[in-house]
Amino acid sequence: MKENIITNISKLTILKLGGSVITTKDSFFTPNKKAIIRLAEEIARSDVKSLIIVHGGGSFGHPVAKQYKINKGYKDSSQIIGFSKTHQAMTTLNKLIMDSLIGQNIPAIEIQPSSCMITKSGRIQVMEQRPLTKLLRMGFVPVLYGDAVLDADTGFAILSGDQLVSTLAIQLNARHIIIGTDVDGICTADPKIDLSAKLIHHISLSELKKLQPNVGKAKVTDVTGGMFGKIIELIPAIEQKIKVIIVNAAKSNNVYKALKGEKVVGTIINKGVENGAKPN
Ligand code: IP8
Repeated sequence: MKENIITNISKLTILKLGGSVITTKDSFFTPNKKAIIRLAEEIARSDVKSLIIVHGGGSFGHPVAKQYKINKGYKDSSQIIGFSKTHQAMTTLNKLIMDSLIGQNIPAIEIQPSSCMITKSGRIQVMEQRPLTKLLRMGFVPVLYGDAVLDADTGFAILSGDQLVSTLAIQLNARHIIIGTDVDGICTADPKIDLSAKLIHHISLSELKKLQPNVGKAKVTDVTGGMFGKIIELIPAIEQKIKVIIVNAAKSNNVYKALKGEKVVGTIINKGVENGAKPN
């Protein structure tokens, strides 16, 4: 097959499905099957041509990673089985996502980060991206996830879905990133504890940097840092002028609208927005 007659990946979208949406985060190993099925249907209906999906760990990967301190790196041999169990938890969740996507006729292919990436002190150092690029060109939808990975300095590490999203977006020159989470977007304070928190519809990178301390840290077991961790990870992609949209994926049709480029409630982050943050 000739490469020039197949899918153009210059309009690549990277969609993150947050662990807080696809699982019940405070109850161990509990998928939110209704949300998974609905999101697969929304993705299929949007008919986006060049797409990578990355999902989080929720109540699957995080509790196991925490139990075995995988995010602290290799300390002793008792963690080895914990590394396997963390990865297994993620493949168990991934299987549910894959079944729903393929059930909707989306040509999804899972890519295990633990098999093709190595971190160095927690940051991606090696990423074999050739299969990914080829899959995209052929019209597949690669599906990756936060995972336990080997680390050049610490033995192993937890690679968050958010670091993956940002790195993939930069390396593959994505047009935009859609972050599907369980809040409406970035707010003036943490909406889970402060009722006066207001949603910010547009924010520039410099405003975002100032706001960071007010943004929610994860309340439940999340070894990679909740919304605060997400924002830090997204900064390098935003620096590269990749547009980021954060939407509430727990609410019907938001992911569909974001994928279609329609108006949707959420936060758009651009490298430069002249007027800065605009609460509603
Ligand atoms: O939920 C972390 O991915 P995230 C995955 O995107 C594991 O932070 C294995 C805890």
